[in-house]
Amino acid sequence: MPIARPETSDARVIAHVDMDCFYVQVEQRRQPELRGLPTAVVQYNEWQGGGLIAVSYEARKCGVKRSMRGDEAKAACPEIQLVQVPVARGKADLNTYRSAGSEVVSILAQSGKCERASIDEVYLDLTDAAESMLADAPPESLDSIDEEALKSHILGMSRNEGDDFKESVRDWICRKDADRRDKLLGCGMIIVAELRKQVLKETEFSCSAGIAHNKMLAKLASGMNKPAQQTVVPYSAVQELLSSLPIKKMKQLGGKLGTSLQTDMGVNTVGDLLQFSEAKLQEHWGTNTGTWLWNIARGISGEEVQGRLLPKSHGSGKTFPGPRALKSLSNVQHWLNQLSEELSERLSSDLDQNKRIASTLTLHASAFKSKDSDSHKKFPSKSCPLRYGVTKIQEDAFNLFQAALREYMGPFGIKPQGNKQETWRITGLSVSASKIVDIPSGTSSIMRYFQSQSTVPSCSADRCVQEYVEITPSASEGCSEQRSIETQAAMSEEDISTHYTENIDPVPEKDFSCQSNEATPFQTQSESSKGTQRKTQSESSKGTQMKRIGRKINSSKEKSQGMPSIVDIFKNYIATPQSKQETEEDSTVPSTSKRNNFSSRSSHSSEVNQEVGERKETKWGYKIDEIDQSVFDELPEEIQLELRSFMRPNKRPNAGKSKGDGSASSIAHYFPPLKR
Ligand code: DCP
Repeated sequence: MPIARPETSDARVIAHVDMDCFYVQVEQRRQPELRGLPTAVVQYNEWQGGGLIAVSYEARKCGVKRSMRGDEAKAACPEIQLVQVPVARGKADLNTYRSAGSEVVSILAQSGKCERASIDEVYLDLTDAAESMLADAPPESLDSIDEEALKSHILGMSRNEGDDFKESVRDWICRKDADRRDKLLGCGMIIVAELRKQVLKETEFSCSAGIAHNKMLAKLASGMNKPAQQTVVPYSAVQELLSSLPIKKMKQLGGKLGTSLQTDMGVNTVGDLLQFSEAKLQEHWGTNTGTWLWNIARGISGEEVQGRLLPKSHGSGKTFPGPRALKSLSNVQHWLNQLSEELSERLSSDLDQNKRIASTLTLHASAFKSKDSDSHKKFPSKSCPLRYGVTKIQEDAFNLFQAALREYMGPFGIKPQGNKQETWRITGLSVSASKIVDIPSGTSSIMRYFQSQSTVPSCSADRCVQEYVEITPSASEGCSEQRSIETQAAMSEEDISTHYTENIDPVPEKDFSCQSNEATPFQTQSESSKGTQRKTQSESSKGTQMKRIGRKINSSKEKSQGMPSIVDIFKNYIATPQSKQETEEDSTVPSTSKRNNFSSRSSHSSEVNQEVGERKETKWGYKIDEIDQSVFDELPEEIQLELRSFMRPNKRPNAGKSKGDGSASSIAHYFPPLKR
């Protein structure tokens, strides 16, 4: 019998499951002789023994910390076992850890709505399961309660020496007079304990969990008692928990907003926010952020568990600390090629296995200048539409880098003093692919494909401000900046990122730290990015949709560099008078932005586009022999047909001709070439 979903969000049961010292556990499963020994996983480079990225709880007891290098760890704990991460393309290869994380996800996903939040973290919405249990087999009716559930920590319940904790927990779970919210949490405790045991049995990995009425509280709780334990936040314990919680520890307050709350309003703990009225917070931070702050001070968060088991973006990165900092373009290009290769490989397998495509390529880098008063200047992040194919990603990534570097170095790049050339050093590079969407399966409808594209989530609701930039070898004017460096996860030494949800704020030390994309507009960001938001929305026009399908087409095979792809054809097609209506609908977007959105993504097509830009909204401008017929041919036949019918009224010159007349199937027939 279907269970009615309670109206109030505090009657939900949400769990946050976090693997314990995850990479270490993966290595210990591979080498069982390491179990129980102080162990750490280190980056592959040899500098001072490599940086530690995961530390076992045995090693933590000896004082070993993740911030240490291998040599330091050995000094603190001579018996420590250091295991190097696997290496591929001269950098860390995290595939083993990713698949290990997927094993866990596939077990947890059976229990309810499941959101993979990072390589080793999952949110579960267990409301239905808890409701069912409460209806059919409430805890007080059970003969016995699982030992693992009885070991739970219940916030607000004191644990004095000599008490029989398990008995107290049993009483709490089985209280007949408990309010419904606590009863549901009691069921959640039993369900999560069972799931954790199942994960351990099937994968050999232990994990910890937080169980609460929302994601925010569940996440806070899961880290409170580790390893291999679970913590529950009853409604009655929320205020106490938040009253002492440092503001910066709260998800999304680790960055500028948290700092500003501290300095401008003297707010040091989440509980301190309670002294301000909602109106006051809104006055200071804007309507949405003000309300959001008012809510979190009370432990209220309406953020839903997203049913998502796959990452929201893919990334590949590497850091170059100390003397390994890159100082020449050729070195940067070498590494960008490696990173792009890995990214492309992951994109291809995502396409093959999950039928998903990504549409935005972003380059992040960290840098410093050799002698510069302006050295605090952040290296700007750049994005552009993503083209599938290793060489295209490599080319685009390098172009993005060069555009960013020009901006970073300033208009001259050379400082007058001493005629010495200003030099730069790159200490971290990463490329990532985001805005990943499903290719609709089992459908031949290109319109459905387009519809799904128009729902591509925009980053604009959070801090992920991305603008497409025109990549030209020479001009950086078209480039825009991803201003908030907080959107850029801090890169660990040999870092490869997989973003399961979009970042809002960095979580210290976890490069791919994933925070939810809860639509919490941050005044500083959202207001500065309104233009971008509008632009992003305009991308849902057919032009962008067409651009995206072009990307899909390009994924299967590298096209000749000299040929404009079907993307260009589509792009130009919609710029014709016949599609003017769409153009006019987007009148809020400055024409230059539109041009940027439709910009080509190679130096060749940049030239073509310049020409296109000049003659925009006039006529088709390609020579017939420039059209790469094979691109069109790669489309599934049904889509080709639909695409033809989609274009016919406007473009097909010989509409009366039958398809069987030999040449009618050529895409060129839909685009009568004009003289240049
Ligand atoms: N990781 C990384 N670089 C970082 C932080 C983490 O490569 N700067 C990797 C190694 C970790 C994994 O991500 O094992 C998960 O990170 P967590 O922050 O969840 O930490 P652990 O799982 O290692 O430990 P804990 O038990 O404290 O969660």
